[in-house]
Amino acid sequence: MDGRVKVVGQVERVDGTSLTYAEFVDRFMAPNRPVVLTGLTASWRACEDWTLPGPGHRRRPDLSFFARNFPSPLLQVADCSSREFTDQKRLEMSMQEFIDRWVGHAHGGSSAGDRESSLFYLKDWHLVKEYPDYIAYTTPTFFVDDWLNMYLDSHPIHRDSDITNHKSEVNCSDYRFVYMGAKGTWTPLHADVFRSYSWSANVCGRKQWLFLPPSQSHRIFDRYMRSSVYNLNDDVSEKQFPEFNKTEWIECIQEQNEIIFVPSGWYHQVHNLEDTISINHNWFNAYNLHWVTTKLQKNISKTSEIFVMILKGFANGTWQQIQE
Ligand SMILES: O=C(O)CCC(=O)C(=O)O
Repeated sequence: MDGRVKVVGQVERVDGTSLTYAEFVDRFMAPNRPVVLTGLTASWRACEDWTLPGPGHRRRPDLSFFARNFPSPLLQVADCSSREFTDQKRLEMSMQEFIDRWVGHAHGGSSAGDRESSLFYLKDWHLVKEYPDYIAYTTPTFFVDDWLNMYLDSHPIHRDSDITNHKSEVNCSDYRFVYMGAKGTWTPLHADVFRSYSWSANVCGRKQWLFLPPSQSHRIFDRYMRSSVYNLNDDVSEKQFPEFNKTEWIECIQEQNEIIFVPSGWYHQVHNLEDTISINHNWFNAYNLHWVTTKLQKNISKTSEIFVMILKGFANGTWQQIQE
């Protein structure tokens, strides 16, 4: 991101090996503040298996390891250069196809059009559910009190094989993901699903995070609180988002083997500054349950409002508004 936003601070960095769980709760989880934790990935198989030596002490993705060992046929891949409603357009492709496009992009693409448009980012890949026998990492103690994934592990959403297929089973199965993307891939401004917490560990690579504290969330919305800013790198229209120029952001450059704790309700935008692989969980527990229940209640009210709008025959000319 190129300095269009006002950065007023950096996320604190703490040695995770000397932090107790009680300290993590008191300093970060209960007060809902971000932190970067170091030193917690040393024994992860992912760090060894998924990477190759890069420049200096850095590691780089070993893409051929993924092609050989995880031949997933249907992955959800975001096209970072095209927007669909409030997110990036998603495509489905196999692991091999994703890797071929990544390698093709690194070599300049086959045409000028390719070079511009082919920044594909593998997101929300359910590695743990797809390959349960492969133990890539262990969840750090700070994040194990996880009611969301614990519930989903014991209550599969789909039980009746007649009405489901493999794809929907995996998509709804859990909130444990792997993200993989070349330098330049990115995630638009958002707050996490259900206003859950997330943690994200860089197996290799480097990410830039920009965070907005929840007390300022209203400033990225339009005056009707309907649509929000999509990309901090765009020229954000003052007319559409009149409060945006008052926002003050907290930045983090997250390095290889560092884990970031993303608190509930903090809007954030993320850019991969190098070819990056990360592991990411969303979760909630007693400390953020109030965020989650409030968000779900709001979603229920909003959904009922939309049904009423449709029933009143508002569809004509306001379809875009309804979808947003
Ligand atoms: O790494 C990314 O691109 C996005 C991750 C993210 O938004 C999150 O962990 O909440």
